[in-house]
Amino acid sequence: MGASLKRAAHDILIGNDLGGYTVPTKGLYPYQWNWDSVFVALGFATFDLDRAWRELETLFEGQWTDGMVPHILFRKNDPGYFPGPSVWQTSHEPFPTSGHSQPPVAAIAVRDMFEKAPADENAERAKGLFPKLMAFHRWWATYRDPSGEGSVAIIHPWESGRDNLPDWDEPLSLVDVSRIDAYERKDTTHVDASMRPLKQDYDRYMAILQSGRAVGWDPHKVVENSPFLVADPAITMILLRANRDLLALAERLGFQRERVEIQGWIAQLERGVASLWNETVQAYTTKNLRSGVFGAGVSSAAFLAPFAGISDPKVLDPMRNHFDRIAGKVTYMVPSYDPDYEGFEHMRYWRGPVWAVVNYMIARGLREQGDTLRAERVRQDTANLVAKSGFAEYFSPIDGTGAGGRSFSWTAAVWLAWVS
Ligand code: 2M8
Repeated sequence: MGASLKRAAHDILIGNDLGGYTVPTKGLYPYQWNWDSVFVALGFATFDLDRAWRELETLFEGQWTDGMVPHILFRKNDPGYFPGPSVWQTSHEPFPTSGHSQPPVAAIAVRDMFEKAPADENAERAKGLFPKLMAFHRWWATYRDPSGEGSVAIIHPWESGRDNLPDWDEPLSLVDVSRIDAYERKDTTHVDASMRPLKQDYDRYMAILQSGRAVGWDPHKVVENSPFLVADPAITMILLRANRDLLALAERLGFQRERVEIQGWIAQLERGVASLWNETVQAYTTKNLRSGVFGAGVSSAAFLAPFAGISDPKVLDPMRNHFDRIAGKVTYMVPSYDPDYEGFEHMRYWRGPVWAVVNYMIARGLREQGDTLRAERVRQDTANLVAKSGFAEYFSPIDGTGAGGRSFSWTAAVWLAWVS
């Protein structure tokens, strides 16, 4: 069983490889996505380190001159996906991209891959990426902390990677959709509409996209003009973790001058994450920077605190209580949203389902903090989900049904890098 799953996971990565870059799955997502590619690199790194570096190098071919790494790289047009390059209208060369980013996991993978074999070839590849990672992290620090609190703000739910999280409902409800262009969705031609965001969500996604397009994707104006500006605990914690890894890389690779700047970003994010502590919920939640309203429930982001290197018992004790309460409610950890909350839907995308990549980060943080029991529960549940339902895009935490796209790259990659 283990050997055949391993072969299947290899075959998925190789089958979704379009020549130096990998699509998340054929049909539904026919382009290169930012954080998908990073997890894919970790999967490739288990059997072909050269190909793993290539995945990250091609991802950074999409980097803008201001440092931003977009969430989608449109290397060749595919009418099967909406919204494509003609809707985004960005000006990146030699191929178009989307206009905002996605969770900055890249530095974490670069460090992992370098540490696997820090010999000449790997050191060279890591050194080649290091200045690009610096520019990317500088972009986050410069443009995505408009509150000055140190948390990371996103201008679109797509930037979070957790597209229809219940916490986006309140900020999205304030978005005016009266002037959106006519459009036709493609996602629901590939997978069942009951597993995808609602039309109301897509209307709002389009209104926000148009607000960025209207200011030519200028990084300052995008933030000023977006009707959606929300601090995201997941991105804040992932960036905090990524900066710690970037600092370690700077030390190992001899980038001495950069260390002080990275240490500044770490201090800024440590302050920022504290500003997202929600006393009522007793967890880190989102915070709408336009209305000041905090997210209403516990999302899987709350369990990323150990991954971010947070060790304060005032935070970790309530986090463990939430973990154990939720673990008693679902068969498979970790649901993307609290099953005790009314916004929870076990099959609808980021409103409840389990995602292997999030589980990987949560379990890694727990293990690093010595919480092997909870880390192992998350790993074992992920293994059981794949054994039951294959390499699906996401899974019901209640009955383990696989949902969304199939032969999914990041599920296969994380299985190779961690679960197997
Ligand atoms: C999903 O998002 C895209 C938009 O970026 C979509 O639904 O069209 C999310 O799950 C996102 O986190 C992921 O990177 C992407 C590709 O797997 O799909």
